[in-house]
Amino acid sequence: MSASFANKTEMQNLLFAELSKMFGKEVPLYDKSLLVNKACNQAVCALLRQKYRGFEISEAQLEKTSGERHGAIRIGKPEEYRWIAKYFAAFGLLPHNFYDMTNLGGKSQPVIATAFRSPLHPEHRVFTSLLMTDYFDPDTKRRIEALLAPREVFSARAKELTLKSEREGGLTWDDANALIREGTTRIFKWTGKARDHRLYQELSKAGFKIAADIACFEAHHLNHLTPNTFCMDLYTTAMKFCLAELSAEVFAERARHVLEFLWGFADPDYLKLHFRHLSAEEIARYSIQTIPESKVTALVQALLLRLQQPELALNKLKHSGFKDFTEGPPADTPVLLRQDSYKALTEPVRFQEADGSVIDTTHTARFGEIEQRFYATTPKGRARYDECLAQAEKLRGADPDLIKRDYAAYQQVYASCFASFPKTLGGLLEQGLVYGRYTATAKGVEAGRRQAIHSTDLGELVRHGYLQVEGLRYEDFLPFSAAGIFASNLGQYGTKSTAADKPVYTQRTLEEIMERSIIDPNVTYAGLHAESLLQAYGALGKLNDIPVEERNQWEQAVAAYRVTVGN
Ligand code: OOG
Ligand code: NI
Repeated sequence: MSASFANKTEMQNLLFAELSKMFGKEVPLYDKSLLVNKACNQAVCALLRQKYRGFEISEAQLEKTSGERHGAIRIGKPEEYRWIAKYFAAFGLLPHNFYDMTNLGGKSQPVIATAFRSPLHPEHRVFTSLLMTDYFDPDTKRRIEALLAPREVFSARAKELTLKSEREGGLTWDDANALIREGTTRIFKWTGKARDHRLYQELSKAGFKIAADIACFEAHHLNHLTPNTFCMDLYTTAMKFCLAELSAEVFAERARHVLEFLWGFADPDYLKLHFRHLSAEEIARYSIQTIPESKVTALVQALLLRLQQPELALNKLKHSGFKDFTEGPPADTPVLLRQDSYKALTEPVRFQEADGSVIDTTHTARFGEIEQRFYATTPKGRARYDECLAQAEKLRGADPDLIKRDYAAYQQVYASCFASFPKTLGGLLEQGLVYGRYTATAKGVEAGRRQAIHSTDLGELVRHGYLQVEGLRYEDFLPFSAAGIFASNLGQYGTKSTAADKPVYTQRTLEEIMERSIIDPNVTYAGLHAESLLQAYGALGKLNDIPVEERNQWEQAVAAYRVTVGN
């Protein structure tokens, strides 16, 4: 890449910061929810400062760490999808995973999707769906396509800039800024303008609210933009309080419970996962202290005072309440993602009809998600997660009112379904359920040089301080959680195809539309894990003690991921 080109990671950071500003202006509740998250994150940091002597985070670093986002957009036409793939490619955001949302049983939706993100520096990602018109009967299909046919979401300038980036391998900052502006002033912008009210109503009535949200609007408006939190349960409790769904007493009681849990849960691996700017050496230097109970009470009171400020009286804003339960694993199981959301808002829209008439009405689609990212699972870990989740869903279904009746009991039942998961990074790695990145320490290299290391067991090498390990963070989506969020937001579960034969979509379908291939994130996670093992054992002088078949497998995993990420 030429030195005069803008750095793609910096371009990503700027794009998402600008999108966040745009979305904050469009949706005041989103802007306020960021303040609630900040207050909660500050409380978490205050707790961590108590636990770890030496832990400090500056305001600037907190802002930076809190800048990570994921978003979702829904696209109507294959041609638009091709352009959006090109647009994201200019930022180094490439398609990862194929999500077939038409195939989630009772939670199905008429879209297929991929997520655009950086392969190796994935702080931000965008779930990007495409409406599949052949999911519908021929007449509905024809009407949706006719409505979408004349739509032009990409301006000539946006197209020119993406093609230039493609041709030259990058953009100058002037061009990069112009491309970001195309995003925030047009491509992802909400205008509240819609067309064909009859089709909108028919689709909505038939349960296809997502299709209506796509087909009848004039741009790929951001559907939600999700920040990262340091503690999901603290945030959800705070939001429910600010939305006046919980009293101050219940809030204080739950928040105290959450912080006490976090005190034990936030081990050095939690620090490394949530504060990626800290090195393992730095974390190792902190000394662990005990916390007086009065300190937790003081933290809760301080947070409560902050949340009681008039500017955080979110119940005064228009809203539809908060989701009843968090998607994903329970709080004590640090895998994949935990996600929750305030429910989709009812917003004014204006339909400009073909006959020149205007209809002012409302539309409910944009919601306010939050997430906490944990360790990426191996296929074995993922299979275990899917089993546990199925069991948890079953139990939730068997007593759907438990959440309202006795929230603590609900949480306990839910967590019990995931009891077979180890609760620490070390335990998860030992059972091969998550991916990690191992590095040799100075002590290990030195011991290796003296030929004083007599084991190749990873856990043992870590315990001796010869290796250190960090968990790889999960940077992708969970379609089942997504479906849960869709369902709860729209007050409706999935939909059935109305085509004579429900079409079958594959990854190839989407790759052909984009004219580019989709990266399998597991190849990247596995490749990074294997690469670190080769390097770490090499640095300890122990590579020759590893069976040759195993070494070959690691080398193949490394070669495979290097091909997919293109280096
Ligand atoms: C897609 C939702 C997917 C998630 O977090 O799982 C998603 C949509 O709302 O269009 O963002
Ligand atoms: Ni989301």
